[in-house]
Amino acid sequence: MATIKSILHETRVFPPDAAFVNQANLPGMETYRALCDEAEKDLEAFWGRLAREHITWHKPFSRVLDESNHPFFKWFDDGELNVSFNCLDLHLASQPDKVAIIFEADDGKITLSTYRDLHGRVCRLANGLKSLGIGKGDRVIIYMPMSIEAVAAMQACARIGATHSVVFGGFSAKSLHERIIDAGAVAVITADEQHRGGKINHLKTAVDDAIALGGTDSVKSVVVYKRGSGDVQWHVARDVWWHDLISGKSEVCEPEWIEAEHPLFTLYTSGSTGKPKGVQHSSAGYLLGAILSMKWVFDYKPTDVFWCTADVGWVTGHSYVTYGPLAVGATQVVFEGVPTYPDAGRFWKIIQDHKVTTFYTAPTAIRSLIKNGPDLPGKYDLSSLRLLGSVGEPINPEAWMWYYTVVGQSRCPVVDTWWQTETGSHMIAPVPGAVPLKPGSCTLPLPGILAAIVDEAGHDIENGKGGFLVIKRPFPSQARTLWGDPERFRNTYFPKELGGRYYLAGDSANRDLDGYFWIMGRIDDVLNVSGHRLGTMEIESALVASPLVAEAAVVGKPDEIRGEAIVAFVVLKGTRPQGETAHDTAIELRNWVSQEIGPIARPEEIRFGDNLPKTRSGKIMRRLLRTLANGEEITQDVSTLENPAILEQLKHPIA
Ligand code: 6R9
Repeated sequence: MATIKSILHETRVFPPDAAFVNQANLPGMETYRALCDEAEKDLEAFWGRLAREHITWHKPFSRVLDESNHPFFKWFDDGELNVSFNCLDLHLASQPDKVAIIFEADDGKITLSTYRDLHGRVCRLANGLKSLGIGKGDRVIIYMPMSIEAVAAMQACARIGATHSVVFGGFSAKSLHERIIDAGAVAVITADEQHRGGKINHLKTAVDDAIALGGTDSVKSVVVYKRGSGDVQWHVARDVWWHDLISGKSEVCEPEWIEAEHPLFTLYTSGSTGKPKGVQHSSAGYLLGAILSMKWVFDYKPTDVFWCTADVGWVTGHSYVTYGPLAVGATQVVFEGVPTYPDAGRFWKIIQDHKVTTFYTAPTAIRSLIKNGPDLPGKYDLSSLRLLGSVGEPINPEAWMWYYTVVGQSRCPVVDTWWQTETGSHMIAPVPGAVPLKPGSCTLPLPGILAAIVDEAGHDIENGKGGFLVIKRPFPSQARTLWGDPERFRNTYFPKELGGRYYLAGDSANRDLDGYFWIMGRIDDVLNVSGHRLGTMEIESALVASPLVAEAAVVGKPDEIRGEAIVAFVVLKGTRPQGETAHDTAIELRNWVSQEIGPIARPEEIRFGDNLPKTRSGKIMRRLLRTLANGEEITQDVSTLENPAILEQLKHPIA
């Protein structure tokens, strides 16, 4: 793969410039190293100190870490707090009129919400949810467009101690259904419509369809925010308009004081089986990770205008839209639309219009903007920018250099942040006033994060060689379990083969001779398409659920813009289609997957065979399929293959 080769030969180094260091929250390598040393000397004292300094507690904790039930760690567990109090009430006293959210709609309309306003909105909704009988311990599904209301919905749940589970608005009714059932949700908060790139997506209809699939009796209420026409079907006993629910409700809602370990949210993510897993996060430990990374990695200053482009349906939108920026009292941009609408200058225009200082996006967006208008950033005034961030997948050095020189005008450090839904906040990322940057490397672990690279048996691998990325010691923001499936949590993340002690991230990585980490990709059957995680098994299950399909195998192939693209090899129940029939059937199946999971899972390409390449024991040989998907000649040993003739059928894309 071109990307990986170029990463391994990358030698450019960019030390922080003096002006940045002088104003940095953590200036210089000595400051960074001192924190790392403090953590290594006494991990509990280190995290205990930070949790006391950065979180406002209702009841202070006396215990820092409880490891007795490994790997189900507890942090600060006899402390009590409220996350929404830390994000809102705290700033209400000191900066009520500071803008918390600059909301820019798809059509360019702007709405400002101050800390006072946002606090009022959250309290009114929280009171509304309480009036529906929703309270501590209940699960609430949020299926919303990017909006002030989506942030308010999450914060309102946090305020009353309800555990939210946000489902990305691009997921289908079927995916939503699965998640509602798994969570046992008592309510769904949604909107009539979602507006993105000039198109309308009918969210409420998807909620109706999901509930109509059955088995969702736990859902007593559906709260509907009116974003668009309001033209929706109505189920009187169940549905309530957001504006009716909050009408007459008080702008004061006492926060529910909850234990540090109370589940703030679950978020479904793909793994190597067909069923998405509900990653469960704590309240205090999660919040601490969000706050510290805002200050350490984004070098947050009260004068910043922060903008993370991620949707709240992903973990990045949780930590760097809903929680992190508000917890530190930032002004942030929340954007409803897409980077290329009305044109590929939209991001740059938003940065110019709102004087964004800190911009955080994904390599796939960067690559698509390079393709659609490499010179466009130069047409806008981007002089407000002082820091750039990247997340979601490895950033190739070429895209990094363009981001650094063209967008950041060689002035702004680029923080490439490696982390995951399961880690809650940044793990390996440059502290920008200290760590010299290398394009394509997420650089060094944050203080307190004992990241390492090990072999199959869990033994350390020397620098310069690749292996499995692990984190050796617990950290506060890590996932606590998988909702309803603790055994799967243990087996997936703390496998016996590695000794059961280390957190196994699921990525392979290289560490160079300077100790810098270079992420190489997933070690499991998880694809990364446009920075979104998708399990190959999930897509295969969706395909075989079609009445046409007998068998399917899905692999990824490198894609210039999206990182990876999905290629599906399919055996139909009938005869192998050819010519126009093949073409039409492929379209039908691509749409089918889109219906089943969501448009992000739609295969780029489908190829049909009479069978799939299998070993004599019946195992599908995926490495051969990957080779075919890449359009490469097969050089591997195919002697164990039961049916070599199949390769010829699967060699070419459908014309
Ligand atoms: C935050 C987020 C996690 C997976 C992760 C890895 C990939 C994320 C990356 C990166 C290289 C980075 N990944 N950030 N790879 N460099 N800076 O994306 O969470 O959706 O759970 O995905 O994404 O493969 O394991 P999530």
